[in-house]
Amino acid sequence: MNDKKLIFSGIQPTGTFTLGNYLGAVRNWGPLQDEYNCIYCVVDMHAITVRQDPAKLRRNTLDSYALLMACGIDVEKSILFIQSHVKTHAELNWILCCNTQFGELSRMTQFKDKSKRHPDDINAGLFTYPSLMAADILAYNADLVPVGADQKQHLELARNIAQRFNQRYGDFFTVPEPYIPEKGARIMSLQEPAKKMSKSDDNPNAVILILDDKDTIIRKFKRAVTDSEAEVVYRDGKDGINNLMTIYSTITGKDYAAIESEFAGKGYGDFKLAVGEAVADHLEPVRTEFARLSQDKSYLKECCAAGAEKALRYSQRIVSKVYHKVGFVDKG
Ligand code: AQP
Repeated sequence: MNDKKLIFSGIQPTGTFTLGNYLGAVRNWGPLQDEYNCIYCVVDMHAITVRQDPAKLRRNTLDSYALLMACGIDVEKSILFIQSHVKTHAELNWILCCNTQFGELSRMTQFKDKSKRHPDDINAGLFTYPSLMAADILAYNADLVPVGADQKQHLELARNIAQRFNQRYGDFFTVPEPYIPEKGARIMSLQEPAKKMSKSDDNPNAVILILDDKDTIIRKFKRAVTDSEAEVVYRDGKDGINNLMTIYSTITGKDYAAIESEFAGKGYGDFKLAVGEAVADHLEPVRTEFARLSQDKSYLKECCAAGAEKALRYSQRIVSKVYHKVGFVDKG
């Protein structure tokens, strides 16, 4: 590789991403490819921390891979792979688990939230999820990790793990920096705008999926919860409108002042329709490209294999050095 900085990021294989995943993370991955060396992955190993239907997980993983390509990840420019295809992630995870404290994992809000949502399956993998995420990043000594705001706490923990390892065994890991977009880092639910938009939301109207068709997208925006006023302005206490303005601004590039004057004297109905149309039109090429790519399973599998091979070659060198550093006997 050259001396450009290295970016790493991953996404869970839900088959289709939410508008939150897209605006907070994936949409920004493509434009980074020219400036940085980029490594992106579909994190199927993270996915099994909650119970999955195996056949569906397999299908969703390949669909997520195709969707990343449809969102602009170019497999000639970036390394794009499926996490479970690259064994170094699991290997490094174990070392990092042994350098992660019970107390710090217990403080993770995602663990607390997901334990509440799945009280019958609070498994060890759910608890140690952040160590595996640290392994994903540190296996490549990534400099930057583009994520939405909700992943900041996990990334902070990855930094702590890297620093602790460096103190114990001598400087080795790059301490990764978060790369959080100015706008779109926290897209909220359309039905409960104080809560982040999340693919596991029980209410389908709360979430825009990027493969939703135009009518569905517009219908969900029309039903978005706002407030009892009628003024399209960005102001404290107007969570629903603020969220729609953020979405519209991120998609169209217009700032809040321009949006306020565009909708001055118009009602929320006009505004919601405009947001819905802008989002649906923006996502149209993604949907078309996904439909094309997902037909060609053998091409996708070739890309996955090539990506995994490159990722393994890159991370193997790093993980072998980690094995040596912690005192494992070299294989020779
Ligand atoms: N609402 C959001 N706004 C902005 N960014 C978001 N991300 C997630 N939700 C929002 C970012 O998307 C990337 C991939 O996320 P993930 O697949 O690792 O899962 P997640 O963060 O757990 O997303 P969900 O939708 O909320 O899943 P569940 O329902 O399983 O908890 C990350 O960079 C994330 O920050």
